[in-house]
Amino acid sequence: FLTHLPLAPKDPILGVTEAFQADSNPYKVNLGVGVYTDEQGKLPLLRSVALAEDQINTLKTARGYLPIEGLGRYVRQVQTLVFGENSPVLQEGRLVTVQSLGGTGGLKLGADFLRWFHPAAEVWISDPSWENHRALFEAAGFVVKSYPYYDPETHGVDFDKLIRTLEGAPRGTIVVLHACCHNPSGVDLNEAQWQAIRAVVVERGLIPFLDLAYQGFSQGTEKDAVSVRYFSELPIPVLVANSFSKSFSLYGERVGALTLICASREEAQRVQSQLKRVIRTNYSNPPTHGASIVATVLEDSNLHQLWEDELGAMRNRIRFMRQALVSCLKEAIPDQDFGFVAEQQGMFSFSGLNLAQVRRLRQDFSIYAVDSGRICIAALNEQNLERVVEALTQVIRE
Ligand code: PLP
Ligand code: TYF
Repeated sequence: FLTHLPLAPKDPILGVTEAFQADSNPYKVNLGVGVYTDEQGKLPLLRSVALAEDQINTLKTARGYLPIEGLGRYVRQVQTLVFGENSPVLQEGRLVTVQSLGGTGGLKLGADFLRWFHPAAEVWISDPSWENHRALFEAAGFVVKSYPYYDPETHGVDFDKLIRTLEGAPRGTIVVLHACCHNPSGVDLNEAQWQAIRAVVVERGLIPFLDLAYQGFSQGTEKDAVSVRYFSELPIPVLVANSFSKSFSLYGERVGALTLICASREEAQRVQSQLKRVIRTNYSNPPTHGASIVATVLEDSNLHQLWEDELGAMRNRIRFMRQALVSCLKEAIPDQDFGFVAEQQGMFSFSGLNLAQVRRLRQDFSIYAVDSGRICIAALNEQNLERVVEALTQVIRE
């Protein structure tokens, strides 16, 4: 049965990394994948993480199976960080949180759960969105459609169109929303816009599924969770997938979670029992190491503060590189305004480069962007900025 098996297409983003790795140019720059690198261009190991690992190592704990839903200490910390210490839904016992294999794993558990118990719904994602959203929900069996989001003319959100489209969504539609740091555009919703979406969600009986992959990369851990907090005030089911890949620089440990907001403690118990069934039939139970690092950091007030400081430094460095990029481009191409790049949030920028320009950047300069024109600002540093600006100037000028 494998004789005529077709070759699968590459992931559009991870495929860029493969091409980058095969390039022998010593001055190559990977602005494709969403990974934070420091001013030396290296993937950081956070000090808070290293200190937590030291603590864990001295304990020399044996590695039994974790409960199906994950490490209890970790689950409690996720709930506090995402929903806030004084969250009513937390205090009322209405949250069900399960540890997941990164944010992707949280989305997939949510998708499978919804497919089992809400099978007729459509899933609506933003246009554009993270490439894996569509693939993941389709793989779970859903029909995936999109709602308008980014407007290349204004470099902003086409909010009127977004709201009008959501108002026409069939009841029960699952709406995937980027909680902050929209991937790929870097353009976020403001508080008034979140409130308006919330009103439509209630009126139309939609099911919000928030993807929180970049908590702490826009304004800080508390402010970046405001969209989650808004939705948690509603008397409707809400799903939240969150990830620590970026915020703890723990990409390879696969640490994330899925949380469902339920109507009551009793409903939460039923939901948890079914989510455990989804997990059991997929991978039985999650791995220990990443979750114990995150729990150890968040439980300890000193380590917690150190982590917040390190996350703040990542956030500020990205902002600094945005401003540096804008001012260099202003000098190089004075007749074009790139000010919008400094307004965007998180790791990414929709640069406005077209496919031909992206290809030329790659072929002539060994600078790798995603075909959509998305560039990762978190991969810029003071050593590669000049080269990147020179190359951008040449491809934009032609
Ligand atoms: N959701 C979005 C919007 C992302 O950009 C990412 C990035 O990787 C993820 C989810 C998945 O995160 P993880 O690597 O933790 O699976
Ligand atoms: O958008 C990005 O670059 C990150 C990393 O299948 C990523 O979210 C990209 C593609 C993918 C998984 C992770």
